[in-house]
Amino acid sequence: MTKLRNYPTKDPVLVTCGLPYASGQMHIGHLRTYVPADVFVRLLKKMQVDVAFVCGSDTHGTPVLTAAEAAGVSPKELYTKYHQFYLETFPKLHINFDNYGTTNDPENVTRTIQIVKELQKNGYVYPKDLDSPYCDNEGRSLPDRYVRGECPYCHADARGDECDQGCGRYLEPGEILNPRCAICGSPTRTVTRTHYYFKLSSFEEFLKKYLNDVDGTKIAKNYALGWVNEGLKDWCITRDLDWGIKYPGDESLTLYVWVDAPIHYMSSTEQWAKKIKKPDEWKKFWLPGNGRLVHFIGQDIVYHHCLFWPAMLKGSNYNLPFAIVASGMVKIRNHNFSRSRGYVVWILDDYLNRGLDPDYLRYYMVSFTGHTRDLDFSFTAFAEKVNTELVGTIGNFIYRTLHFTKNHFGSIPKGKFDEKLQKEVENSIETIIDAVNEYELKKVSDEILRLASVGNEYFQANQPWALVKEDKARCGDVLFNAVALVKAITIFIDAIMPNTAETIWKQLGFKGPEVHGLPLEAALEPLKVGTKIINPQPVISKIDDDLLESLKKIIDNRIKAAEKAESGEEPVEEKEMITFDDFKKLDLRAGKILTCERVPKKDKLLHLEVDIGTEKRSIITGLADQYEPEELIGMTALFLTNLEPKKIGGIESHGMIIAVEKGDQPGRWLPVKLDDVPPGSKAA
Ligand code: B3M
Ligand code: ZN
Repeated sequence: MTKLRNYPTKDPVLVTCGLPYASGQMHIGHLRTYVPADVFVRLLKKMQVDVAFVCGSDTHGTPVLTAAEAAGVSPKELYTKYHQFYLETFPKLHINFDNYGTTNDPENVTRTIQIVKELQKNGYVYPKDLDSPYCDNEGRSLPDRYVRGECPYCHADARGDECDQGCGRYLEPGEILNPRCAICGSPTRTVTRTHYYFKLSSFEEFLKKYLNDVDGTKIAKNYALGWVNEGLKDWCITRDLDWGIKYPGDESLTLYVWVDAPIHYMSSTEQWAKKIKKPDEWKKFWLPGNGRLVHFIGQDIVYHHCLFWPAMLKGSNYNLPFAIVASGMVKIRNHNFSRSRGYVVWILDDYLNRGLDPDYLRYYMVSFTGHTRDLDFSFTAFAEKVNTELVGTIGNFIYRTLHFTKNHFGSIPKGKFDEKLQKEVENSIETIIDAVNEYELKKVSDEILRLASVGNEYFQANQPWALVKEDKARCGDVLFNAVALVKAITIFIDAIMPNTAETIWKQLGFKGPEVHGLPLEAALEPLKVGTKIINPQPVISKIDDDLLESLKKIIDNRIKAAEKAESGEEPVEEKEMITFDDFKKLDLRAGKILTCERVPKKDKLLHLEVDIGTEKRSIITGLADQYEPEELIGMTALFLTNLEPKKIGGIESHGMIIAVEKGDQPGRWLPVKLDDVPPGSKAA
């Protein structure tokens, strides 16, 4: 019996990826959804489906706000910097969105307000008093990530809107037990004010049916059905914050970030439609009809995408997601990825800037394990995959075939496509189409690997190196077939390793980028006899042993430091090597502390006025728990004076005092005191 397949389809398909918070650098954890989604899109194109691919930066909410506060900049400055970073980094990984906007773009603000007003009009929003935590010490209310406490479901330590270290559930404001302020750690007091709620509970029956029918991965569907069956709480969609989109109807409140974030899937499509000068084109996906919305997300945001989002779309009369594809998470040595806790592998510093090929990482991400399983990242496993599968099997087959053909024939010799091999390629196409239908892209890389093994066996069994002396025509036929397999592999691998595919395509005598436009079926046509083979070179190279060792060491040290920090021990930081030129950039000078005062309401901070020889500087230090201001006044100490200025505790700080932590008294910091030197004296 042939299975009914959803793809290929004549209907237009919009693929989206969960929006990264524009609050920090990209790490390998991000790639678990972006790479498979990009591969999926490239394969749909090879199945001649009309597809668009959009994403954008998530700029609102407490993740961006807390990061901006920590960096001493405005949320807008922070998100602009990281948005730019994402915009530049995705293409470096060959992840090519048709549009990449931000949730703070005017299109998103307008669309969000339109949707919320529509929900209000349809009777799905109501006001209700909410008791929420407030910190007297900080003088502010504490939404979402500003509060920590105990998860009411699994009792793990959790943050305000998500049980991030336990059961992973979404938490409603006010639900967390024993709340404490995430900034200063003190217990909170409750304040009551009116907030606005979305009637999620009234969508229970709708969601049950919808989730039964929705396509995608089982983890998305089954988790979500489980929550619906437990009964849904109404959803508080406003927050007591300044940063974000104002709630239409009460401008003193801001919409919860999870209202406007998914709406950017729609507004990013609108931006794309404008860009291609077909301003109505977004409607074919978003207005009820045949358009198919396919969301690729991480498993941690299933609740938001399977419950909030379809209910919001239903309540405002838009099209519903056709599929929700949730990936497993990336771990490192069995820890969940976490930038803040130090369990992280960076895309730039740890990978691209070391000269590693993005295509290899794409292959590893897709092929290492099934889409819905967790992936425990390791450079050792990565290198092994590259060295054995990519170099040893795929690269080896391609190179030996092209090299041998070039050496003995110069161009594609005469031959006839062997029926068995042709059948193998047909099977590969079917398997790849199945993989797309199952959202299981590991099947694609497995199939390519299998086809390359078939190729290697064919080459080995036919011994062209012996045939070339005994029967050149027969040898030509074998190579004709081997090159036909190389062509098929190139077309298939293009979806996963587009740059590598271009390089092979050039060796086959074509313009490299043309390979991206070829449909899967093109793999069934062998190359024309007489086509010249151009300068064959190995297209994939082994991971250098020394580089691998140094990467392993860096990650080892990072994880050890994070584990130590977590167990309460001070981390022993192993810092990266810097060049002499880097060192020369530091302007270290003697500075005389002229005045020193405590910073009101900040227990740790002292505000210094420092004479650095050429001028007086305002500098904040964190030494208030160790020194009385009088102890520092008059002291000459070592300062770093060309550190970029930053607001700390609301005061500009331009420079930093250099202090040493006493080895036998952790937590005890001593300024580097300089006797008898005039202010401004330089250190080197
Ligand atoms: N910005 C990132 C996350 O929680 C969040 C996704 C929004 S998707 C609409 O993974
Ligand atoms: Zn929990």
